[in-house]
Amino acid sequence: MTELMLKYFRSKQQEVQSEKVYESQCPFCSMQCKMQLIKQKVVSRTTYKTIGVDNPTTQGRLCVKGMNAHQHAYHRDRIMTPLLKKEGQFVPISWDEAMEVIRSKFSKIQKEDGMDALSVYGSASLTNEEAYLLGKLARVGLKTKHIDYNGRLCMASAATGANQSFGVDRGFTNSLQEVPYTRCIILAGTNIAECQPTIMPYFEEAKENGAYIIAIDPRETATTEIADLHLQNKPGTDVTLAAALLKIIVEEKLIDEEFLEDRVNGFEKVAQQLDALDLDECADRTGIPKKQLYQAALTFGQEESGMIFTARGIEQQTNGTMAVRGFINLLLATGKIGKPYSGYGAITGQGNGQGAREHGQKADQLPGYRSIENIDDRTYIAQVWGTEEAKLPGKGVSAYEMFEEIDRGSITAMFIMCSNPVISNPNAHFVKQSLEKLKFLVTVDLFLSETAQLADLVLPASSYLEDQGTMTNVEGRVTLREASHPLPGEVKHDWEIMSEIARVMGEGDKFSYQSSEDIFEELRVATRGGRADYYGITYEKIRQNQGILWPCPTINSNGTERLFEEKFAHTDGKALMAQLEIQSEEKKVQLSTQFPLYLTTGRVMSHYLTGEQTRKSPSLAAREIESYMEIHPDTGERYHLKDRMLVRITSPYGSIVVRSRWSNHIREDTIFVPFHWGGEQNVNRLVADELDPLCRMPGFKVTAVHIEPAVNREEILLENSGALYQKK
Ligand SMILES: Nc1nc2c(c(=O)[nH]1)N[C@H]1C(S)=C(S)[C@@H](COP(=O)(O)OP(=O)(O)OC[C@H]3O[C@@H](n4cnc5c(=O)[nH]c(N)nc54)[C@H](O)[C@@H]3O)O[C@H]1N2
Ligand SMILES: Nc1nc2c(c(=O)[nH]1)N[C@H]1C(S)=C(S)[C@@H](COP(=O)(O)OP(=O)(O)OC[C@H]3O[C@@H](n4cnc5c(=O)[nH]c(N)nc54)[C@H](O)[C@@H]3O)O[C@H]1N2
Ligand code: SF4
Ligand SMILES: [Mo]
Repeated sequence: MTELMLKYFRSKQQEVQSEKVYESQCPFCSMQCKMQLIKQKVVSRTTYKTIGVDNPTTQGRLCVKGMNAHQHAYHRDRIMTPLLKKEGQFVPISWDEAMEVIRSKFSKIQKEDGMDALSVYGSASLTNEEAYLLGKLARVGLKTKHIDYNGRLCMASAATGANQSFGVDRGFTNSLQEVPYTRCIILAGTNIAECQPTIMPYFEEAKENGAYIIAIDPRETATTEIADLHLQNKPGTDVTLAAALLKIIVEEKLIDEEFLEDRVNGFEKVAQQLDALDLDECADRTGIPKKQLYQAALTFGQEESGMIFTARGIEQQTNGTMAVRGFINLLLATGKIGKPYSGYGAITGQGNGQGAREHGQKADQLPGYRSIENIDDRTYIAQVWGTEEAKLPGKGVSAYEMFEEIDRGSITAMFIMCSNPVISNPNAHFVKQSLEKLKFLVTVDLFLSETAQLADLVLPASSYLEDQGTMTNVEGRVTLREASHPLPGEVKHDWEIMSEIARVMGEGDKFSYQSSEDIFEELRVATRGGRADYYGITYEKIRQNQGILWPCPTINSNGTERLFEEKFAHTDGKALMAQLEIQSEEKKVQLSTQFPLYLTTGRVMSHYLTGEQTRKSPSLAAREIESYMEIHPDTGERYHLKDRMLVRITSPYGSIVVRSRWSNHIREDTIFVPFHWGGEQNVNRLVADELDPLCRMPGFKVTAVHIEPAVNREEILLENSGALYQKK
């Protein structure tokens, strides 16, 4: 072959033989980045490329997870048919058989153990339509009071805190467009750089414009790097920290008296409480020098505008609601809310972390943020659902408490849709044991997750590529994710599965939907007049406007950018400042000689939640192939450890083995372990079962633990002393 021919041949080989472009939206975090998946055929090879698509929230940006999301959706381990466990093995069955199994098992349990023996466990990764339908399925289709969801482990403190302080909870009170123009930003317990990477440019722009950024986190992270001041506090001390900042603001007369007078209740009582607070004690308890407390409080108080963002660092605590309210107190006292460039944001976690907490998946909630204990709300929703108020069940218990009910024997069957509680719940050993006690467990998933493996019946659900529906993003913007692929194998949409179940349980006439849009049309009416009012939103309007910020109460409305400009959502129009329980914080998690270190848990950039999806993606898995323990080298040496060595971590609840990772970026009294792995690396085997009394959030962010080398302790001690080396 001549040189010329060879060249010609090679260029031909590289030519793309076919290209298909799919419009999609990332299945992972609350940014809900819009993207295109491009499938190219080059000779015999198929390659995929993902690129960002412009939209008001993420402006075409993507992070590494979004770029590789298709890898799990296309993965060969996707479940393609219903699977029934027979003698310990899963065998494929038809949908007809699967539905017959559900009908007979559910009916038998209802008859033998009562209606409330059935339970439903949902997810904030479901679309609004599916989250709404799951609430309806539980109350109308299965007639049980027991439904709750994974958002209880995620957004519960933020939701309860905002509802109590403002009267309504839309994560962000302002749209992201305002962030670049604010003068001071507090980032409390959030690692946006790894968890919502495409939000970062808003904050970087603010910094370029001169904003002063304060980060509060026991670790130095890619997020704290952009801060002017990093308060590296002891885990679990954020209520005290927020109270100390408020005390300084009040003492230094940086409060907005007019705002407090006109728009806020409760300030006098809080001020009285602050009198008794000793700043030296606060400095001691939080581990933050008084000088830094002053620096933070004075800057925030003096700047003309300011915003506070909180996330799971302060919220996943057994006093998480108080922590949220503590930071909101700072905004109310300084009048930094309801005006341009000032406001609050609870940085939502899951793709539909916002919407899925509004439409009835919670034990005490009906759609549109209505209450299941309010007679008017019940009557309204019963009418939308074509049933009677008296027939709607009452309030159930929270996510983790359902496992306690199983243990007590009052719940005997569970239907889990889109969640993996064996890895994500606290006290994981107990959760697994509870699930094993059930008479009947059904999971609906993409994969045979660690939870699905315990199930009697597993149903295959559609992925983000196949399923259409709306997702309410971090800003409170309702977006529409279009389906881009047909259903593979025997897979069904979550909403189809729910409708089928309602049918076999004799309530099919109330679940006769043809599309997700049909369900949305009902959701619009169900939320009408509620606190989260979607009535004015339609699929068409979302398409035209690239998303709508709720509340959107009328067809003529285009949604609401900034909340609380004139009034708050409490009946008297005022916000409510919170009295903080500071004393209890000290006793929350105490170190001892037996358990001398704080363990905190969280995330890494390349993995998502229980890792069920991202561990399946070769490009993402390669970035972090196993769990690890971040530890300060000085602490490591004190415990006879080395970098990259297997370590056993023990708490009163269990023990796990992970590899150590030396880091100067963490406090010496604290270790950090991500929660994206199961089995021996499941960090939730260590986390206690205590819950926030107000919102039932577990304390994922602080556990007292003990650490030791996992293998050959004697040999390591010898090696550390040099003796082993000499022997060789
Ligand atoms: N890459 C990635 N992104 C994600 C997710 C994921 O799994 N992976 N999950 C999504 C979901 S569902 C959620 S909820 C969000 C979570 O988003 P974040 O809340 O930002 O994530 P975390 O890593 O859980 O915790 C944030 C920070 O809190 C700090 N922290 C720990 N203890 C304390 C404490 O006591 N006080 C304070 N002030 N800070 C503390 C941790 O060191 C950590 O840096 O991320 C979403 N985005
Ligand atoms: N220690 C510790 N524990 C934590 C946290 C922490 O910070 N520390 N964070 C908590 C937080 S914030 C959260 S949000 C929870 C999350 O906890 P989980 O909800 O348990 O986590 P996921 O990994 O999202 O589980 C989703 C499951 O649904 C499947 N799935 C994905 N898409 C679909 C779909 O469209 N339909 C169906 N039917 N299935 C689908 C996935 O394969 C996966 O098995 O974990 C909590 N647990
Ligand atoms: S994980 Fe979040 S930031 Fe990353 S691409 Fe997906 S939605 Fe966007
Ligand atoms: Mo979350």
